[in-house]
Amino acid sequence: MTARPVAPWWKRGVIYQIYPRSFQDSNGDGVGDLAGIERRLDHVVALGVDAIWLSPIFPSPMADFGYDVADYTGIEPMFGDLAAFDRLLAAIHARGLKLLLDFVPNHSSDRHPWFIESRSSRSSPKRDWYIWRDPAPGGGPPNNWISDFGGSSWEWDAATGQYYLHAFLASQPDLNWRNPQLRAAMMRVLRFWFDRGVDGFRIDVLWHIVKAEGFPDNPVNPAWHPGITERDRLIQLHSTDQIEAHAIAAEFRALADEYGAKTGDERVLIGEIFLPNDRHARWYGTLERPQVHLPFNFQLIETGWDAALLRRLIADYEASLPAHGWPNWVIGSHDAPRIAARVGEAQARVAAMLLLTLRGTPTLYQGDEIGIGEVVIPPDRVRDPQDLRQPGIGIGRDRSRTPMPWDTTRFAGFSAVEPWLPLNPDWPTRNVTVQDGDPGSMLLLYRALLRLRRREAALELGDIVLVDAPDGVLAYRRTDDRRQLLVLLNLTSQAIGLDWHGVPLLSTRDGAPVPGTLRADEGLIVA
Ligand code: TEU
Repeated sequence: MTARPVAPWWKRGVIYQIYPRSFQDSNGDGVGDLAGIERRLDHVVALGVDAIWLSPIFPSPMADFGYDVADYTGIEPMFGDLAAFDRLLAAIHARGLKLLLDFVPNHSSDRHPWFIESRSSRSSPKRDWYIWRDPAPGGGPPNNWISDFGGSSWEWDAATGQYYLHAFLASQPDLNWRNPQLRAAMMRVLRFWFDRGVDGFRIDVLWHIVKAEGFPDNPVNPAWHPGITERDRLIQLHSTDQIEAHAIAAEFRALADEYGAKTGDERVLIGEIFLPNDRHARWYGTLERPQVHLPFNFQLIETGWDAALLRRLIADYEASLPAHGWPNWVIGSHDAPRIAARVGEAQARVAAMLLLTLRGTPTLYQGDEIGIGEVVIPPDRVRDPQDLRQPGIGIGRDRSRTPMPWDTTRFAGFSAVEPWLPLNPDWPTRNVTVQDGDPGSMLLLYRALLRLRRREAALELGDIVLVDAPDGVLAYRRTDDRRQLLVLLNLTSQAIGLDWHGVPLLSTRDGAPVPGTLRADEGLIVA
C-alpha cells in the first residue's frame, strides 16, 4: 500500500460558525462575548467539529452588527479585549480546534479613523483609501448603482462636495483596493492576526472588493419584481467580480501560504462569494496561483427542497470545480433563514445528513444543531438594518441571529438579562441541555453524524457518485479504496419503496430501518 499524504484539516474537517453576539453572554449586558464563547467550548468539542469561524469581533458601532469595522486590529469592548481574545484562542487550540476570524475588506465603518481622515478634505492623504467621485454631469450620484441594503450606493458629502461609494449601508463606506497604501495596510491587518495565531479567515463579500474602472452604470435586471430586494433591480456587472479582485485574492493566499510554510500549520481562506458556478469556480485560482481554499458554496441555502433539483445542483457544482478545487457546503448562516424553518424539523434532520455526507467541507451554523426553526421577531424588536430598510419582503436576518438557548433557566442560560434579540419561542424544550438528554434529538443526530464522518474516511475525503433512485429520493455513494457507503435521503414525508442492501450505519429516524423501504423523512447511510 502506498502511503497517502495526510489531507489538511480544512478538507477533512467541519467548520462551525459562531455569531458572537448570540452565543453566550458572560457580563450581563444581553449580548454574547468572547469569555462566553470560551465558557461554552465544551459544547463545540462534544459536537465534534474541527474549526470555529467567528463573525466579526472588532470594534464597531454595530450599524451592521460588526460588519462595520472601526478598527481592524482591536476587539469590540462589548465582546472583550485582546487579552480575552488571546485566552479564547489558546483555549480553542488547547482543545485541538482551529479558529477562523471574519475579515471585512470591502468596507469599513464610517467611524474608522481612516474614513474620518478620508472625508476630512479632498487633499487628505487618505482621500483615495475610499471611493470618492464628483456628481454626474447633470448632478446627482455618479452612476446608477444600488446598495445591497437598498437605495443609491452613493452618499453625498456636503463638506467636501463629492459622493462616496457604499455597497451596503452609508455607514459602511467601500474601501479603495486600487490604492497601494490601503492594500498594504490591509495586508498588515492579516499579518497582525496570523501573528497572534489565528488559523485563517472567512473573507466578507470578497467578490465585491474591486469595482470596474470608470464606474459604468450596471445593466437593468429584466427579472426584477417588487417582491425581491431593491439591489436586484440591477445586475451587479461592474460593481462586483472584477478581474483585479482575483489578483488580490491570490495575494491573500500567498500570505496565508507564507504563514503556513513558516509554522507548518496550514492557514485557510474562505471567500464569501455569491456567483453562478462558472464565475464562482474562478475564485479557487489556478494550481500555480491559487486564490481562496474554499469559495463558500451557498447553493443549499438557495435551492428548493426537492430531490431532482438537489441532484442537478450537486452534479453541476461538482462539474464546475477545477481539478484542484475542494468543494464545500453551507446550509445556514447569520444571513439566511434557518433550515428547520425552511423545510420543517423532520426534513431538517435529512438536511443535516446531506450537509455532513456530501463531498466537501461543511459549515454548520450555531443553533442549527438543535434545529431552531421559525422565530417571529416582533416589529419593535427588529434590529437588522437590511430588514428595517426594506420591510415586508421577508428578508429579515434577526430570525437566524437569536441567542443560543442552553438550558431551562431564565433567559435560557444565555444571559442574566433580556437578550438583545428574543429567544426561539420553544426554548424551554428546545435547548442544548434538554437535547443532550434526549436520544431522539437533533443535537444527538448531529453528534452521531459528525462521529460517523470522522470514523469513515470515505465520508471525509472519498469520491461522490450520484445514484439513480425513485422520485423523491436523493441517493449517492461515497467511496474510497477501502469502503463504499450509500447515502439515501427521502426528501418527502411519505415512505418510498427502495430495495437497499447492506448494513445500516445511521438513520435520521428512530427505530430500526425497514428493508425494502425508506421511511417518511428518512435519511439513511448504508455500508
Ligand atoms: O453578506 C453579504 C451579502 O451578500 C448579504 O448582502 C446577503 O446577501 C444578505 O445578507 C442576505 O439577506 C455579508 C455578511 O455576511 C452580512 O452579514 C453583512 O451584512 C454584509 O456582508 C456586509 O458586510
